[in-house]
Amino acid sequence: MSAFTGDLVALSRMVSHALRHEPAAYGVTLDSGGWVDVDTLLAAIGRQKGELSGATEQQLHEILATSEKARFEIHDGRVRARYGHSVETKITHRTVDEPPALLFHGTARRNEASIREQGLLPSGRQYVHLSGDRDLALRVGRRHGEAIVFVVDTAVARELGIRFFIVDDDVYLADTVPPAALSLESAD
Ligand code: HQG
Repeated sequence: MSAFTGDLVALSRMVSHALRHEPAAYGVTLDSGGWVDVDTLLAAIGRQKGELSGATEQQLHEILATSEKARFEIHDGRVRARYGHSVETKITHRTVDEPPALLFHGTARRNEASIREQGLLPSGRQYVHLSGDRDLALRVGRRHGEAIVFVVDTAVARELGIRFFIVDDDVYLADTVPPAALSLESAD
């Protein structure tokens, strides 16, 4: 049994931050697939924040078992973020040839005019994040303020050359989504 008694939410946040955004700030390097050795990452986090030292792969499994979202995946002693990256090296994801007819993107009402004009842009991340689950998209939008939900017509987008990538049914990715493939649904 591991003796780790630290806060799993705090650990999860640091793991996501390191794997998605700033591995160098922790002194770790991601490979081209976004993977890093679990022990190397956890030791680096423990050096940054003493309360989180002593964590092992077991704590990462606990985080996955108790979180609503699977933010990272573990394989053969390595871990990577499943989505959300902003690191410079672009992470490749599984292409999906036939995405659901409709995908959803929740955002703040203040972004509406700009999105209608420019379409969905990845902003600070590598990809635009979409969901097959409309209510989940609404919750994502609420993180930014009063929420609205854009509906993506994936057939229209594909005709315009947009490719979709799948993480799971909750999270789909695209480089951009043009305005012609978007319509606004009113939030409830
Ligand atoms: C907006 C979380 C103006 C976009 C979530 C969003 C997700 C534009 C913001 C994942 C725009 C970027 C990603 C345009 C896009 N004009 N605003 N043309 N195009 N935007 O946080 O999708 O909990 O980078 O609408 O659940 O909110 O961290 O992206 O409001 O899955 O695991 O630019 O992160 O997952 O915001 O969230 P974000 P997101 P975790």
